[in-house]
Amino acid sequence: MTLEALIFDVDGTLADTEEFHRQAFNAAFREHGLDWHWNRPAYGELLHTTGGKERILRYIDSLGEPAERDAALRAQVPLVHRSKTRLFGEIVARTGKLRTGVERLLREARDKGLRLALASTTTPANVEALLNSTLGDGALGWFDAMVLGDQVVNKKPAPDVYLAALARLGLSAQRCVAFEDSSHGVKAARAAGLYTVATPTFWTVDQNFSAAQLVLPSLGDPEHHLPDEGRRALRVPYLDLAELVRLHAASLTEGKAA
Ligand code: XBP
Ligand code: MG
Repeated sequence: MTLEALIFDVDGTLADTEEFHRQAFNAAFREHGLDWHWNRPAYGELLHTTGGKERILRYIDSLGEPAERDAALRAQVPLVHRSKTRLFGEIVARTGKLRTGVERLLREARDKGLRLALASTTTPANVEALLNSTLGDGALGWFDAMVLGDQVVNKKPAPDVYLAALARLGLSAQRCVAFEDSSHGVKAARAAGLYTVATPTFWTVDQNFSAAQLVLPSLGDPEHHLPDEGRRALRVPYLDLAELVRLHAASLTEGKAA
């Protein structure tokens, strides 16, 4: 079966954005008079909860506040998260940068007539801010399907976001490849039956990626060849579309993508 679409996760995969999310969360807490501060180790732990609102709620759980204070804090979460999303957009508008090889592979896929989709836990406004600041206005139009944030009830590692993306594309899992940065994301994509490429980041590098068919430090580029130890499965020094098509086809033949 020919490869017809690439489905990308956003945070950590398209761009290494979690540090900007962390800064936006902390700025939103200050704006709302909350004396919370998520340092990097704490945020690394909190990232096991997908979804920014869910992450704040989990943090509130951990505080063990008296019932009345707990309820008041929970009631504030939608407003705090809305501020955080605004602040994230401001940060990314200044500093947004796609990961190595992402724009190249997106363009290769478009040039060859493959379709593109996004499957992310993140809030839609974050995607607009990131794509506009990196690929320019109109980049949202590159994607035939974008399933984001609260559009699915069960967030990653549940497969819902990928199943919804496949449904919107009208394609079977066997005709697509997923790109992820976290073990939650790989689990979600694999549960949807997708051949999955994992490109971990600083935040996720210690997670379990055994379910992914291909694990790379990044997609690499003609100017940024992948280190030998990081690209054992590749016949080329970075992941280009031709190599991805070859690996995807081989996985179907071997029955591994099922
Ligand atoms: C990563 C997430 C998101 C972001 C924060 O999404 O879990 O929650 O960390 O964004 P993905 P929000 O890797 O699926 O792109 O605050 O908008 O949730
Ligand atoms: Mg991610």
